[in-house]
Amino acid sequence: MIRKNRLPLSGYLILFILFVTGLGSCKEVSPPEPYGPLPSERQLAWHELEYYMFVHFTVNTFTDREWGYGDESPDVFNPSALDCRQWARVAHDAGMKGIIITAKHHDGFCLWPSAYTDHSVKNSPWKDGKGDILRELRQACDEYGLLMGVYLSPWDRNSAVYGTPEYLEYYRDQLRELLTGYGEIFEVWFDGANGGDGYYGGARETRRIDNKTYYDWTNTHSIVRELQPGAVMFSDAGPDIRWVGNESGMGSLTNWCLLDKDDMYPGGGFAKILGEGHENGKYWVPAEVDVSIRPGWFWHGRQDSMVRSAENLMELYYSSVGRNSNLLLNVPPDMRGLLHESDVKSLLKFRELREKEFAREIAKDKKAYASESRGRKYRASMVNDGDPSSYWASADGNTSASVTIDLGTPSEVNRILLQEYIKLGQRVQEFNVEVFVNGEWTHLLDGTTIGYKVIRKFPVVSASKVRINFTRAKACPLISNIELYRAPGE
Ligand code: FUL
Repeated sequence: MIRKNRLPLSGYLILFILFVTGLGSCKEVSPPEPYGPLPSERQLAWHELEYYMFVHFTVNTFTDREWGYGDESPDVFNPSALDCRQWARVAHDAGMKGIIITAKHHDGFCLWPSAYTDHSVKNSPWKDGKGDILRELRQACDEYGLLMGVYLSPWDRNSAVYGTPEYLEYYRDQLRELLTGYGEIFEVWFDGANGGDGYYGGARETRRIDNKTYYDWTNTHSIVRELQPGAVMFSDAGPDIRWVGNESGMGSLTNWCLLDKDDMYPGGGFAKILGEGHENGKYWVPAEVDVSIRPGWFWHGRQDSMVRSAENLMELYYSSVGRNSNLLLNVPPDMRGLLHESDVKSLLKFRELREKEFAREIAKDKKAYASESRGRKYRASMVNDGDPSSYWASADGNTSASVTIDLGTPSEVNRILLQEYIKLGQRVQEFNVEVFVNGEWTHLLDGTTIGYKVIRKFPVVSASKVRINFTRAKACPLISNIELYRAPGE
């Protein structure tokens, strides 16, 4: 007799479950559609930098001014011990990712031996006119694994042709020198200060330009795109990165990475708009917070005692990186051409503080569940798996949902860090956080936008669960990361 191989009933049940969940998971893999403007690859890479150094250095360092008039003799530029390796070492040790240097500030003096002007290091006593700070900085950045960026002031109070069309050629020639002679540039900084009085080749007069039209930015931008396709361009109006609207280190709590930049231009007086960006802006143009470690942008001996403390820098970190912005911290070299001891001390202490602040993360790999998920691939545990490329998502059209981190036992917590999966757009408009304490949910804080990253502080609370309610979003929220910390103190 032939015996038929028959599955026991439980086998059919297992097959049935596999079939059904298999069907389910096929459905689950459909990823969310992108929503609104998206960041470019170069912008995504820029977001991840978070913190880098600004270096303001020119004749002003030696004349004790903030804005050189343009008539300074190159003779005054004579650092006694200039060492770009010290700058880079400090930046590296401070945890920064790059250095942006004022290759030319408003005074027109060039830190590299430009072929287009005599007003540069080549006519200074420093290294008998044979020096090139850009070249030295390039080497130092390479040695310490840092990125390098350039600031080239559009306003030039030295140039005789400033204000005429000829100046644009001069400006672009200089830009080409910087973009072709010094390796890879990660950011090009276009300042908004424009026009006014100056030396202008001896004319000593006031020259006003129309910010909107004079610089013909579109054609300047295309030079950068052509010569350094990986570089982001900064200005009041982008095109890639925008000014945050103040120089005091304050990012905005509501901060959209979006901007309607078509009618905007550098120096256009848009400070108010720049903090928040435009909720429904047409372009991805995230904010960068530029701020100095001292009252001035340039070094002044009398300000050696006015350097921001490590604690103050920590506050800056929360109001910039903690508010969906990058932090560009200016540290001006002194007359020796070195970062001053006080600045170095603060920077290194700030790094220590930061490491201590974020040393105790308690959410990683804890149980996470959501009010709903798009599917397995987008389940709640994607927010605390340590993988920035995975994310939790709700179903399409569902713009209000929550994620809970179950800490297991009551645990002290006083910081929360949230990140959206911005590759598919910035979505969250409102959220709040609740904590489960003594068997009850209690409201902890409210927030608006998230974007690349938001870090919020709150007084220590002992909670067994933390719930983040995404209450309003432009499209289903996509959250790639949730971290909870117990920072020292209190
Ligand atoms: C401003 C300039 O006028 C300051 O001197 C400084 O360079 C700052 C970063 O930007 O517009």
